[in-house]
Amino acid sequence: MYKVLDEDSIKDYVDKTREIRSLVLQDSQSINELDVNEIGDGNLNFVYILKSKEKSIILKQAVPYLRCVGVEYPLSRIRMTFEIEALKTQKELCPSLVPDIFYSSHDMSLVVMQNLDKHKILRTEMINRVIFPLLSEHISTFLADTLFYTSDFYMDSDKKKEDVKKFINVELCKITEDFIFTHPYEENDTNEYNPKLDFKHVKKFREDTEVKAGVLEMKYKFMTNTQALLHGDLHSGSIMLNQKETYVIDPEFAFYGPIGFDVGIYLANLIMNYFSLASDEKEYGNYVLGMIKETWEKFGQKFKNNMIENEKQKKSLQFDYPNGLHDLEYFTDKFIKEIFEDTIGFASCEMLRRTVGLAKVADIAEIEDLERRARVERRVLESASLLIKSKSKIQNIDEIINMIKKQS
Ligand code: SR1
Ligand code: MG
Repeated sequence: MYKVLDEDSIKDYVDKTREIRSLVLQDSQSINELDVNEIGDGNLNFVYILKSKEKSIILKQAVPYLRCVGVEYPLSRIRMTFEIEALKTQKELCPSLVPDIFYSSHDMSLVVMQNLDKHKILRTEMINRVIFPLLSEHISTFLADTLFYTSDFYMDSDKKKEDVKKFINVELCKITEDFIFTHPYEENDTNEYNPKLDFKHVKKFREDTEVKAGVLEMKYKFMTNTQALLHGDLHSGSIMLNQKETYVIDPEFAFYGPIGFDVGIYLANLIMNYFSLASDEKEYGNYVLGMIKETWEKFGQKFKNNMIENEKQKKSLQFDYPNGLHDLEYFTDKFIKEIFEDTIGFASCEMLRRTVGLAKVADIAEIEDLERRARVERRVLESASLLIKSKSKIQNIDEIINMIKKQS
């Protein structure tokens, strides 16, 4: 039976749950030898680190409300079921990029997993200007493999449809529909503004028909396009890493949606970090721009490679290609171009909402000088507006990088 755990009651629960107890304690050890600390800083759930002298694990539990707002925003804990199922799928597809899952309980809405104590959150590391030479290689693999192998290009038609049904994640999709695609473009109590950001910059994009049409187009795609199983919230707070390893965590927003959503959210968070840099941080800036280019290009190459390799073993969409692989390559290039346009659209929505909506990015929101923060925010709003309006005309990632550079 479900019960909300806290630092005190968790010991009792662990003591009674053999599968978890045996992960951290030997039979001879008392439960009092277990240290429990709540370390969650996300918007939704509670995360505990359970530590004995020799071992440590993470226990994450969903509570029946949205943590960052409080009990007055009810949210059913079924989101943990989506997280557990997505973690399992992603672990199978990308074993080295997803933490080990040791135990899960749908009844208790919790998952017990590997403690990534030698890894840090990417966002915090980017705020501290740390460089990770392997990150783009790892994330492009995560994107290409999770998104290709859960798409109709790879899955059998009946299994894919079963999976779409299994991952109908009504409540968390609604959060995205509201907080990414709706509230930031209207007067809404949940929006939050830097008092030093001149409101004319907010009015400017809100009153721009082309921007609004672009956002509406992306919202509709988000709601209707079931291309692949998405992570659903792939910002830099959903990645833990060190110089050798990268782990993608927190897929509670997982559902079957448009491929460009995951790619766009990730790239938008890199772009926002770039805009947050001071003028004397050129070297780090070039590194971030390099990551944007490398991630997109490697994602495209790997996705295409998956398509070709899969074709050699099994026909994609069961077609015959009279001209052999040439036809498939031609189609794949066109398909990736469409994903590119979606990526730009979704990245723009993420940039707009992180500036005026409820959920901010620490890279910008923690800039103490509010005047400087406002200058950064203005550039984010200007770039996002320009990107969403010109997404169908942008030919390659270098054009985006040049646009971003011009804004800084
Ligand atoms: C209202 S919840 C705000 C945000 O937190 C999550 O990480 C998602 O990004 C969501 O939009
Ligand atoms: Mg999260």
